[in-house]
Amino acid sequence: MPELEGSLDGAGLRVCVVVARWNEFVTRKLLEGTESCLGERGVEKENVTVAWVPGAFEVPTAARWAASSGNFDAVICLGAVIRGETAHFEYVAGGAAEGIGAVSRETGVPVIFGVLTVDNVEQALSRCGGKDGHKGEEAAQAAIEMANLRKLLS
Ligand code: INI
Repeated sequence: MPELEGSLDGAGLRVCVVVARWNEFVTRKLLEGTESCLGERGVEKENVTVAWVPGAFEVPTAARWAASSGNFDAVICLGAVIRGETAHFEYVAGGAAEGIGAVSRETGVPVIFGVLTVDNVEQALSRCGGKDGHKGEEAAQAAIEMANLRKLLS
């Protein structure tokens, strides 16, 4: 039986990174990890577009603009929703997650969920270069793999 897997070679891929300004001290770290991983995997700097939005709730809207433009092979969504800081955590985090998934399914473009949904600042920082890895790097790898798998499957 044939088995397919997208490669992690980013050469020639065009990527849009949508990043939320809310909790910028976290999201900037996510962005740095994403950008360095894309570069290490061969995505050319001129093929990476970064779009800042106010908060995680706005991420799906900008992701949809990018995904439906035809200009990108993948869209990476970055944000940080921290429960301790908001009474409407569920609405912001849930809205971002559902919205990002919907954009991906409806456009067919890989739209990667790199939004941290955590209880506190410590958990957020441990996931962007601390003891729990780097969600920005993981998002970049997932974007490349899915963009390449899409070429094999469609
Ligand atoms: N946006 C975030 O990205 N993270 C948060 O933790 C957050 N909190 O705490 O509320 C947050 N709120 C803003 C929201 O994303 C929208 O920008 C705002 O509601 C305007 O639509």
